[in-house]
Amino acid sequence: MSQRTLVLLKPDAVRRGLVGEILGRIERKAGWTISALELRTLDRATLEQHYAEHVGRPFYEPLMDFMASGPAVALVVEGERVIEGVRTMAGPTDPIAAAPGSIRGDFGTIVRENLVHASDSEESAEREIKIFFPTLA
Ligand code: YYY
Ligand code: MG
Repeated sequence: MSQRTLVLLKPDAVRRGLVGEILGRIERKAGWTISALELRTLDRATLEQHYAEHVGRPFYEPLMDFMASGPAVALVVEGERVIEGVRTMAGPTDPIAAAPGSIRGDFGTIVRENLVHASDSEESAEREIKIFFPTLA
């Protein structure tokens, strides 16, 4: 089942020089391809759309500030079961609970600075791809 998903390498990943490491893991997964990729500092309007489900949560404002704190890398990845696959690769939200071998488990300690975002369903993926790559068919 070929799918596509929206992945963000968050500002901590870019600041720490982990872009190549993380992209390499995605690239090496059999049959997955990166079909869009851009480095950009995310603005408030984009982040409000992206994190609409979390408005009002206590972590929302600090999360928005963090996500706008420096350049991030946005990409679309296509391939076999890629939505679940990138979520598995990322590991759970809390990097301390994430298993070694996962991106968050290998590189993170702080929930907010957990290195990557990955769409959590087909509906989220289509919604999020439109936010970051509106010209992509
Ligand atoms: O999908 P995922 O990124 O794993 O977690 P979400 O529950 O959607 O939360 C989005 C984002 O918010 C999370 O990656 C870090 C941040 N966050 C936080 O800073 N503190 C929390 N208690 C929960 C989430
Ligand atoms: Mg989420």
